[in-house]
Amino acid sequence: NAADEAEAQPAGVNYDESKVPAYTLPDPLAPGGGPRVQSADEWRERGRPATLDLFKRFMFGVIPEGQVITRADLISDHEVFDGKGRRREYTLTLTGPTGRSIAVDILVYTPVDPKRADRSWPAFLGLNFKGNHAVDPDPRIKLCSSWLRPDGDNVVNNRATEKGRGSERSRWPIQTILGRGYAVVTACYHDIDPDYDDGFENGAHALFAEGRGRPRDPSAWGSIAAWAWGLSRIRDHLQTVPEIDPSRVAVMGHSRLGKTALWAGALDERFALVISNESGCGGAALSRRRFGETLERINTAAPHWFCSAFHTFNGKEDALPFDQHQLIALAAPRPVLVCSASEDLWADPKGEFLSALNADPVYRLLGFVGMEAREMPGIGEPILSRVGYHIRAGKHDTTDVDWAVFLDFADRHLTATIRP
Ligand code: GTR
Repeated sequence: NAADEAEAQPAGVNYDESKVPAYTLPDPLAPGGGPRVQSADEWRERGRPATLDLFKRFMFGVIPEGQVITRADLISDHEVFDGKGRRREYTLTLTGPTGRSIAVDILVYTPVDPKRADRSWPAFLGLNFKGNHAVDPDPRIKLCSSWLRPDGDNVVNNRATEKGRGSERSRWPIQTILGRGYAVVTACYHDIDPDYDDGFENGAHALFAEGRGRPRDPSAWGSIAAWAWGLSRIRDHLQTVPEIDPSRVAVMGHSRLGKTALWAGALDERFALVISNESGCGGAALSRRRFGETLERINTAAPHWFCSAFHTFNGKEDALPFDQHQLIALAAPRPVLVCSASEDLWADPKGEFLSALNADPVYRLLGFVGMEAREMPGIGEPILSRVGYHIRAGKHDTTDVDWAVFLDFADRHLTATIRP
């Protein structure tokens, strides 16, 4: 399938820094080439909305209006990790204006402090690729019931099997995270919108009276916008979980789900902190560099991820009215951490660093130091300024090394001043 081919990193892709074309980045303080924003107030009133509008119209697409009703059912509640944690599973049933529904199963892990049962914790919220049952091998976790991508014996006819339990556990060191004083919340992204090109018939798109049978607007939302919207619906629910402090929820994600975390953080300012792990093209990496994955490649391999207006920039990166540093700037002044891996050239580590660096002027205008470094740091030398950056040795993945940096970054920016 096309998205898997993209993962194979085809020939003909530029991995040579000397062949990166000359380019000029749009000024993040002059979105759309308009007059330069001069003050923090003006950024809020004009700069941020104008930037958001560009990304909606030309990249991720516009999320439709219309009331969605959420019902939350608690489906399990267990003590885990020798009493050091508690895990609850909920099914969120989201019903849209069309009357159609989707069911999103969420796992909520919270630390247990025997001395203070009333304590509320900061949390990491991120979507997973292979189902909640893949995140943790505990056989009591509900097997994902959504369409899944092929994955050996773990998935048969696009449905989860018992064999897939724990298959993604190396990406979710839950015990370590709880031990550091953070809750973990996750759901499978396919529950929100199955990741294949179905003409927007199923998933979150079906909740709204758009698309089906009718020509779609070039700015109609794609799947990344749907996943980001789903993260906000999960965030709504966290408001009702007493052990979680809703003012300290970090949104994070890996790869396509890192692109999703950046967009969710841009749209929904309730997310206190944003983490992109190896999000690459369409995420943290600058499009104009055309290093590794390009717009043409991503829009061909995954035509449903972005709105169709974005496809018109294939091979025309310089015509884009923005670049990805402005996606990072949409989080300002909230902390954002951008992480890369040295062998993940497909995601263009340098382009990811340059995005973080070039978001800095917006942070400075708002009165904060964004990116402290001026040069890309070496492998294993995390920069933990308000806009942070880290490059780990190795391949495209989320590992314990990445989590150690996420946790240090969160300690510095999410809990330092508020932790009791
Ligand atoms: C690939 C895509 C990347 C990245 C990756 C992933 O197909 O080319 O941009 O998103 O998938 O999500 O693992």
